[in-house]
Amino acid sequence: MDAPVASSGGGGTNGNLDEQIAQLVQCKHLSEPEVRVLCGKVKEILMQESNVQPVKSPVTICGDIHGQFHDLAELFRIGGKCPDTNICLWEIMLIEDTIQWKQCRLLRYGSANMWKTFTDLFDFFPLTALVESEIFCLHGGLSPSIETLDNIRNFDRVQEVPHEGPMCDLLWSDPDDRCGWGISPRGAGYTFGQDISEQFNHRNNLKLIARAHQLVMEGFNWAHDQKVVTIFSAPNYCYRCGNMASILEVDDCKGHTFLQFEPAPRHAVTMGHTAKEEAVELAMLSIRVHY
Ligand SMILES: [Mn+2]
Repeated sequence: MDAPVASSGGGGTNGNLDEQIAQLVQCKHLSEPEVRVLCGKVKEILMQESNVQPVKSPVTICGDIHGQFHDLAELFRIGGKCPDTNICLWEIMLIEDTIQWKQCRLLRYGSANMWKTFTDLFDFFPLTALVESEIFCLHGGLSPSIETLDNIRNFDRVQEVPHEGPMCDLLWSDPDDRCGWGISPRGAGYTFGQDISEQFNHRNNLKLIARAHQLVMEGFNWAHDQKVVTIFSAPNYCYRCGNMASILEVDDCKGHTFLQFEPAPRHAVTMGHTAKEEAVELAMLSIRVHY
């Protein structure tokens, strides 16, 4: 993820990237041909990346955003924009966000073509990331079928996420207060206890598992004696949960800072939001929490 799309060479609409970003920030969608070209370029980059993509600090780790576009813009405002800020974990969140994307793309483009373009691209996203060899980042959690990071590196990830098995578990498992492995109430993945997290971290020389996927009211939540942290980056999830969002900044010295934020103001004119959604607008706020 070190390579921004703009540096992937080769003419076309590439020179327009800054303009395209500016256009998107104003909530004006790109044309279908533009989206197809961009997705093709992103795919070229993703194909080079590992299932356990190594990432250097400084980096910002994010959780689920659930298609809340204004809050994504707010996240960039608070956390810094790419490529000035290295941002990790978008890809993994977006896999789950495909349902919202489908609805969104149908609305914006009038057909499912764009939805297919994006979901085809999502198949190439790395499954996990590894920050400075010590923070293991993923969407869900651990798997009874995975003992080492090398196990993950050997998967063929370019496929629909299976309904069971190690790749499924990485996406859907959750930490739990009970020890050992448990049946997940989600019907996919497992629950895993502190003993499992400690074994996995020890075996792989990890300090922390940073994962997402669960709504946590403060935007982040420690588990397993700070061996695992849940990061959730969709404030006021579904415009009604009243939760804070957060992102985790890892600095040059591997120090950690959580940035919490509330929902961004929404602009009904540009996004066609309903009055009801407008009513949930809250003042922008960011709070730095150090530990
Ligand atoms: Mn999720």
